[in-house]
Amino acid sequence: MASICFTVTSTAQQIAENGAPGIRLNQIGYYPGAPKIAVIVAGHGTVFYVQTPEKKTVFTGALKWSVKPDFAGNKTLIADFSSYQKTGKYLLFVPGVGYSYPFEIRPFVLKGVAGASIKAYYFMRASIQLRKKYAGKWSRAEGHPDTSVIVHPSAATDKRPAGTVISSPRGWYDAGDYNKYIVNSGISTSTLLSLYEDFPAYMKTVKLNIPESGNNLPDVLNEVLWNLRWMLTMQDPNDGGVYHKLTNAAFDKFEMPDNATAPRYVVQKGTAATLDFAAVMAQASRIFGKFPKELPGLADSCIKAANKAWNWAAANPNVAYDQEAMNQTFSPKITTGSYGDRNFNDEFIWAACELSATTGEERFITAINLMPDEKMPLPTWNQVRLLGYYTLIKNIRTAHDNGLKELPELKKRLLAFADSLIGGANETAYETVMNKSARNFNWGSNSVAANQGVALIQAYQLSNDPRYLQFALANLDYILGRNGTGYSYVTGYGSKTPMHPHHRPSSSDGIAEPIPGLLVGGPNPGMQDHIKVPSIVPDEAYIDDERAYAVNEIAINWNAPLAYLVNALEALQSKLKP
Ligand SMILES: [Ca+2]
Ligand SMILES: [Ca+2]
Repeated sequence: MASICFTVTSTAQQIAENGAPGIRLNQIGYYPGAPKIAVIVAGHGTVFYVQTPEKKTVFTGALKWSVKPDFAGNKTLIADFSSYQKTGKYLLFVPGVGYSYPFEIRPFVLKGVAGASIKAYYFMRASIQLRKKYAGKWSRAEGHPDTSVIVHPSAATDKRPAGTVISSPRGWYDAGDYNKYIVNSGISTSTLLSLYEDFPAYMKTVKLNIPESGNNLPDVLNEVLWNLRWMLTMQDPNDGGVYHKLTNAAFDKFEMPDNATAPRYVVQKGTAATLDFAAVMAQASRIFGKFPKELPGLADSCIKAANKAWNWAAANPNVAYDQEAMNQTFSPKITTGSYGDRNFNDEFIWAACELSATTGEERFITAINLMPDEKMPLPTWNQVRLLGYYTLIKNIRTAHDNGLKELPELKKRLLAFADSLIGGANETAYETVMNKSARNFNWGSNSVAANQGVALIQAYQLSNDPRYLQFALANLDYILGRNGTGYSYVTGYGSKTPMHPHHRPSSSDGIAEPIPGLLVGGPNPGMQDHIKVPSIVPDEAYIDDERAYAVNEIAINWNAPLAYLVNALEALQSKLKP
């Protein structure tokens, strides 16, 4: 797949004609056998038409009022054309409201955005030139070789005193900035590994046009390796502890990565980074162990690194990364993203689950409190417990072999959690799980929508209940335009997409279109960046402004659940019911 091919089809003129702001739908399209919903927020109308681009009507339907109002207090009108299943290009027409953006109905309709959501990581690579052959018009010079990285005084040990120079190349830039953070890399890398682990046959068909394409590895694993090999360098070989991040002292200005040449440091080791590293390395060992010819020795290196990290964390179970406290003692002061976390119970759970699933050894799980309470918190960079549960549940063979007594309860809780997500979703103004609660609209809200979708896919895999798939797809529709702003929040995919993400290369490269396949943070009324959003209604609190990092930044931990969700749905599309 040439992921640099846009599906953007609207010229300015077409947008004037098509793309009535009151019609909100998935701006890319629908699978023939799947649910097809559009939402009309203009507040009037009784009938809608599905039409060809030549304005020939192929389907007529009645609009129905949403059961509940949106967050602004207004009911919406729902257009359900699920029963229309014929492949083609279409518009939705609502008299008095107008024509929608164009969309398609066909199998594999989301393959382009699915590939692009992973290809986005190639564009985030440090330490490599992006050649035109792979990057198209977004080709650029190599940034941040990271072969001479300074051990910061906060990370000094006898064997690696402050000022020691280490080599720590590769990896993905984290977000809008050029730093590399283990905590956020951990959840992102694991989510992409899980995508392969859960859908290996489908993921072998996903071609990304990256430099490694054509070797015997699936491209998603080729891309993961770019970051995994960096992560391995972040472990101190002397004691097994893992540095929290590789960073400048302060954020770079908005410039291309090859112009950003400030000194780079590895900083203090911490329990969260070390356990996240252990979890990812254990999972990577399980997956790359299936490719011994292509990657001789890698699986062994990964599980050794994971064990060593686990041992460090067991001996140092409560070392927080407290940047403010660190800056009172050491210089230079470090002011980049802190990713600080004070509760490591969930990191212990995740690492224990991955280590147990890979090694078959129960001791990791007996060393921890696997279910400290009834909660099933949605994964975020500082709360990773559910990632461990997902792994235990799907690696049932290992768990059964060990007679893991908690497994039936974990399965029950996952399905109960999925039921709690979908309960009442049909009554919301957009008929999605995401629109059930204003609390979903925090910093990085689009990753909440994506991670809800991932949880529902996990529940589907466990139960084969198609309702979970249906609502996973509805949340993807949310991300692609069926929402309170009418944006498709993935750069380059849809008719109305973000043009000004908070992302240094997209801002500095002189190319009008942002780098494609990136999921922006999305609606968040918090305005932590002090950029005024046009509305503080939770699902409308968004602005396409480069300065607005609280709604319009991009990040590897947001793209990963999008990549999982959209690729999983491509793999499972034939299981969807209208
Ligand atoms: Ca935590
Ligand atoms: Ca640009």
